[in-house]
Amino acid sequence: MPAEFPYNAIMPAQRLPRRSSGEGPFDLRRYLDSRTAAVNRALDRFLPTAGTKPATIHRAMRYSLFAGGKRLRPVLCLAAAEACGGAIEPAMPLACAVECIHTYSLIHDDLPAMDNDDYRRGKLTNHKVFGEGIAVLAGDGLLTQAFEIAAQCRGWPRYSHRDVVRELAEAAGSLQLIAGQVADLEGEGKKISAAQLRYIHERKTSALLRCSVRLGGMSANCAAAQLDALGDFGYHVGLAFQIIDDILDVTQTSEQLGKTAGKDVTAQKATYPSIVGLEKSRKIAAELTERAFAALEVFQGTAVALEALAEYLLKRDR
Ligand code: GRG
Repeated sequence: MPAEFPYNAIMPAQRLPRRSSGEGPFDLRRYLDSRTAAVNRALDRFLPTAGTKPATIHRAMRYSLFAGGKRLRPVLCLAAAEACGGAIEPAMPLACAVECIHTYSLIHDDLPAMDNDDYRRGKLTNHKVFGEGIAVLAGDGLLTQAFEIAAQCRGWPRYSHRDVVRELAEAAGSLQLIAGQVADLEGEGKKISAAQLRYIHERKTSALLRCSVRLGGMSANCAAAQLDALGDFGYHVGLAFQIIDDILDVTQTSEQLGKTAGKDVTAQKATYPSIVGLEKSRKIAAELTERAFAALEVFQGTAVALEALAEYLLKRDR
């Protein structure tokens, strides 16, 4: 392991007791099902119908958006709102905006000019069905749609529309999501340092997860300390999420993942498993998740859903 390996500095945070709402154990499956269904209904309402002219682009946008994604980012957004005492309804435009940005990034990432993938979310990729030109435009359409949807939020005493738009634009822009993708592309086939790998993970994955929970907090007009805590939580969950994603890429089948497994090795991408091995990677992901739990302390037990989601993301198998 390189001497500068960034997570060497991270000591395992003390394991926190799983907090309960006082109403018995938290039922994550039920929570995920209900929130995912609510997000799907809202996305369906926010998007132009498949028949809206020009129908090809709206069919293509909807094809990837409703292809069976896990909806982790929007559910995290709603859970963050609830942790701050808010409701899911005011958070919903922001949750849907994040999912549109995420889906756009997947469509573009799958293009021949980038990762060149045939399967995503268990289905043929967008360009395989609609052709490359329409797939580029479907991604563009979803990215733009995200801001139109976000603009439908109310605005709150502590957070204006301007704050919301800036939060989304920064996470999706050329210093974060796009920067991560650029570094990822440029790192292919090269031996990159652990610090460079962390740079990629922070931007390609963590930035949008962090943005999701912060937007949820904003929709509840949360206090500054809560917003900071949510950012800290999202950052660490995002890093853990990417390490688990890299582990799954080498341990699961394409059928299990709904996308081509083993892509990182084929594309000669540096990953945690390739640098430190599977066991150490799992340990680092667990430590990062502990850091995420620690960030939730400020909520004093109201963030049970966020806590359960972080644990679920660590233990997921797809
Ligand atoms: C094209 C600007 C641009 C960015 C692409 C998102 C991305 C950057 C690349 C996709 C590949 C990748 C490994 C991204 C990191 C984030 C990640 C693990 C995405 C997959 O997220 P899931 O598992 O996907 O939540 P679903 O399909 O369930 O929504």
